[in-house]
Amino acid sequence: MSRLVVVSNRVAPITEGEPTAGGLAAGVMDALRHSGGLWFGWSGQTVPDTLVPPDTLAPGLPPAVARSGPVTLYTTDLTQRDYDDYYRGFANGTLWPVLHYQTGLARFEHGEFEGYRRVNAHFARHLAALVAPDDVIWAHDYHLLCLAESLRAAGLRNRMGLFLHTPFPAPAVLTTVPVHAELVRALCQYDLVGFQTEGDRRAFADYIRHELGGEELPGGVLLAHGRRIRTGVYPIGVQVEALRAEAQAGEPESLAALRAGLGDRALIISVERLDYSKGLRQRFAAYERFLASHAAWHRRVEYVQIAPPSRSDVEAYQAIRRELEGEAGRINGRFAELDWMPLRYLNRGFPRRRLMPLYAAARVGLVTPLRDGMNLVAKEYVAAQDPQDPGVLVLSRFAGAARELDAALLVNPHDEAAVAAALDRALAMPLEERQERHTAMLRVMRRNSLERWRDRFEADLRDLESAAGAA
Ligand code: GDG
Repeated sequence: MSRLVVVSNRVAPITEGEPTAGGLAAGVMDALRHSGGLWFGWSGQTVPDTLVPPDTLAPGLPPAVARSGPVTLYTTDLTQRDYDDYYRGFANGTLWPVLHYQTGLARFEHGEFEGYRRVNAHFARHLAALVAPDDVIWAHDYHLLCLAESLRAAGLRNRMGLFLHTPFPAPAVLTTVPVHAELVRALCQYDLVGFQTEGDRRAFADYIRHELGGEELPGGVLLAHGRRIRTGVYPIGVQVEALRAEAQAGEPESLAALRAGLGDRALIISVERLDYSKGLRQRFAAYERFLASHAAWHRRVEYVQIAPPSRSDVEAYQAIRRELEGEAGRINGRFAELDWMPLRYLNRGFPRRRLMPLYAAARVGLVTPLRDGMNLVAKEYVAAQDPQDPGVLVLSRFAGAARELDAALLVNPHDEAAVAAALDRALAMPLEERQERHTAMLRVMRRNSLERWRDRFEADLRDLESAAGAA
C-alpha cells in the first residue's frame, strides 16, 4: 500500500504506551500506523527573522523529530515574521472568524495573506523532498488551503486531499475576504476536499457554481479551474468505548474533591478553548437568565466552565477573556450565597483523565457554540455518560454535531430565554427520557466513529487515480 503523508499546522507528539491526547491526533496517528507514513507540520518554535530570512529557508529534508515503528514525524520552525503573518495574522485573524461567520471580528492585510502563502510554500518545499510519487497526501484544516497549489507548482502529481475541520461559510460570507478568489483557486488544486457536514459541502459547491461559474456533477464532483475536484462529507467522531472507560477510571481523589465541593448539587459542565466562536458570552448571559427566572434551582445547581486560554496573542481573544472575567464575577456577585457559588469559571486546561470523570458526573453538558465545524466536546460528553443514568446534552443547532445528535436538546445560542428553558428541562428530565435520548445519540456516534471518519476519507483519497484532478 502506498504511504500516507499527513500535513497539519502542528503535529502531535508520539507518546509510546499512552493513548495519544485528543481525538483527532489519535485518529490520524492510527491511520499512519496502519499504512506507514509521515506527519509533517510546524514545530511550534519561532526563530528570529535575522537568523533565517524566510525566503532563503533551505528546501530539502527537514530533520525527523520522532519515529515510532512505521511512522516518522518531521517538523519545521517558522520565523517570527512567518508566525505573525501566517498563524496570528491570516489564519487566525482573518480566516478563523470568517469561517465562523464572525466577519465583524475579521481583520485583513495583504501582507499577511502573502505570509500565509509563503508558509504554505515553505511547507511544500520540505514536503517535495520527503514525498514519493505514489504517496497520498492528506492535509488538515484552514491553515493549509494553499498547500496543494504550492505542491503542484513544485511538480507533484500525487493524490492530495484536504479535510476542513471548521465550517465552510456561505458564499456571501466568504466573499468578505478580499482574496476569496485566490483561496478557492488554490483549494481547487486538491483532488478531494472533505467537510464536516453537508451544509458546509453545499456552501463550497455553491461558491464554485455561482461565484466561479463552475459545474457540479452527481456524486459531489465539481469542475472548476480546469480541474475535477471530488467533495465529500466526513463527520469526525470519537472513540466511544475508550472515552467511557476513561470516564470510569477517574482518579478517586479528584472525584472525591469534586463531590465535596458540589455536595448533592447538579453539575452543569462546559469545556472549550476560550474562543469567541464557542458562544461563552451568550452562554453566561443565558445562565444568568436561568438563575433570574428559576429561583427554585438556586443552591441546587452549579455551572462549571473550563476554558483554557487559546491564541492569546490575537486581539479578539484578549477582548473575550477580559469580558468573561468581568461577567463571571458579576453573575456570582448577583446570585452567590455564603454557601453557594452558582458559577465556577476555570481559566485553564485539565488533563483528559480528569476531564472525562467530570463529564460523567455532570447532569447537563452545555455546548452552545455560535458556529462549530463539529464540536467534539458534545460527543465526548455523551460517550462519558453512564447509560443507566445518563446526563442531558444541551447543544447548539449551529454545531456540526447537531446534524447527528438531534436527540440532544437543540437550542439557538442567541436565544437566552430558550437556553434557560432548556437548562430547566434538562435538569428536570425523567430518567426514561434521558435514557432514550442517550441511546439514540450513542447509536449514531458508534456508527460515525473516529475510525470511520478516518477510513472513509483515506479510502476516498486512495481511490482517486494519481493526477486524476487534471480534467
Ligand atoms: C476544531 C473545530 C472540530 C478542550 N479543553 C480541554 C481539552 N479539550 C479538548 C476537548 C476536545 C478538543 O479539545 C476540542 O475539540 P472541539 O471539537 O470541541 O473544538 P476545536 O478545538 O475548536 O476543534 C471543531 C474539531 O476541530 C475536530 O475536527 O470538531 O469544530 O473547531 O477533544 O476534549 N482537553 C484537555 N483539557 C482541556 O482543558 N485535556
